[in-house]
Amino acid sequence: MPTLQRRSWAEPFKIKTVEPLKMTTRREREQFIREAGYNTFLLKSREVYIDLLTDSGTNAMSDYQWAGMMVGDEAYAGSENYYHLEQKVQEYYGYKYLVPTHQGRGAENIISKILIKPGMYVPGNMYFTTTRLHQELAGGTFVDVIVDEAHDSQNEHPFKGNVDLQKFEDLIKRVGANKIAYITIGATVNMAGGQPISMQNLRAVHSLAKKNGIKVVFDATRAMENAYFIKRREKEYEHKSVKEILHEMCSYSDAATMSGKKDLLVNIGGFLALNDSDIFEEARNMVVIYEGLHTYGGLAGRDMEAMARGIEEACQLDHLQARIGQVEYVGNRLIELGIPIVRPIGGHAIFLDAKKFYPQLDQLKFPAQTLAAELYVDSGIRAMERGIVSAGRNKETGDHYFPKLELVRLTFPRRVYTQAHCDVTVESVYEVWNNRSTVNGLTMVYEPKYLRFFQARFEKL
Ligand code: PM9
Repeated sequence: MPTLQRRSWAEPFKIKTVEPLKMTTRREREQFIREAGYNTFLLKSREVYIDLLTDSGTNAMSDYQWAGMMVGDEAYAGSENYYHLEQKVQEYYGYKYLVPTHQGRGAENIISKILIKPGMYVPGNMYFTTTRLHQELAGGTFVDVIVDEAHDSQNEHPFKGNVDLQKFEDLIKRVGANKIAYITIGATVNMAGGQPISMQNLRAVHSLAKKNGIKVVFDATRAMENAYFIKRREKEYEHKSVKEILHEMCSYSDAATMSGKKDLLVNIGGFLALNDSDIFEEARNMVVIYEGLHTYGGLAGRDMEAMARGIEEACQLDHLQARIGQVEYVGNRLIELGIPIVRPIGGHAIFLDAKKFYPQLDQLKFPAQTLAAELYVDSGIRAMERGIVSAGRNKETGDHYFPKLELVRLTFPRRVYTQAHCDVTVESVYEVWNNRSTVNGLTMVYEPKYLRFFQARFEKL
């Protein structure tokens, strides 16, 4: 009798509703990507086969969440669903006050406007596109204080999201604590490859910040995924629940911005959560200008209900195990095939190292943008550039930023694709890898002013 080498795990759900996928030919895809200016954001969804553009708002909701949609209380003021959401945020994240927003950047806008005065600095563990832009629009300057290992795609550090405390301290000495609006802490760190921050580091950052009277603003967008990594990689948390870990993580911050479209298994929604009553009063006042009344913040009652229920489901260990396990499955298969990806494998996505795919292209030939377009033409799989195009330009000098990481992100929506979709993806990446020497890169022919990666257009060189 042969013995099994391993016992498999499977998704902790079965599928009740399906959405047909659209198939296209290679010739059609060549035309579609040309018409889209070689920017996968400009493709129509109907032109895409497997959509790995983002895990944002692309999740499959459960029957429990859909049932919640039917009990949406659509009162303009004081919706029942707001109070349910408030209660879940308090219970799981531990913040006292809640301001709902239509999505994450709504919360970023409000906290940036309240806490940043022109000329101030905002350190953070690597930039995120929308977060940094709101900081800059409020007059702040972002300073990267993440550990050096985060900028090296092959470094196997288990917590590449950690803050380099020396860099943070040096900034405090250089500009003075009163010039630092707050420190923003992402968990997991998206642009580094979905890499977690450790609890030990969070605690130390909080203590250094408090010693200097600096606030900590947490980007909790994928904090539950980060909590899962802490449970797996930080010995003393092995036996703690994800909920307990999440609670402790948040206790090392003063406020959190949240895009519910990721961790929380919904298609729209976000919030700002706070502990300080004065800042809450200001945020609650400001939300009525930009989002909507403070008890709906740009969301329908049903959306808030789906998010409240999503909080409960997203924090379950078996969900996180399957979600991150799927990403690991794809990553490990790619590693076996010798394909260069960011190591260790992150929480929400596999990041292909475009510099290693195309050493013949300098960064101004947009290797990652090129790779995303090649992958689309091969199989109809849509990925996202996370390199020089996403990094944008320095607001003072107008020069391109040249990030060390030039990546293509294969992002996995939660509870959406099967293992067979994963296999098709791996095979297509392998095909593109095998054809890597024939590629010449792109030139940018249209560049919008803000967040250029969404709408920039390119032509083939
Ligand atoms: N992240 C993503 O695909 C959405 C599109 S790219 C701008 O990864 C973090 C860590 C995010 C994030 C969005 C936001 C903004 C804040 N922090 O998209 O406004 O990954 O809900 O959230 C995207 P919203």
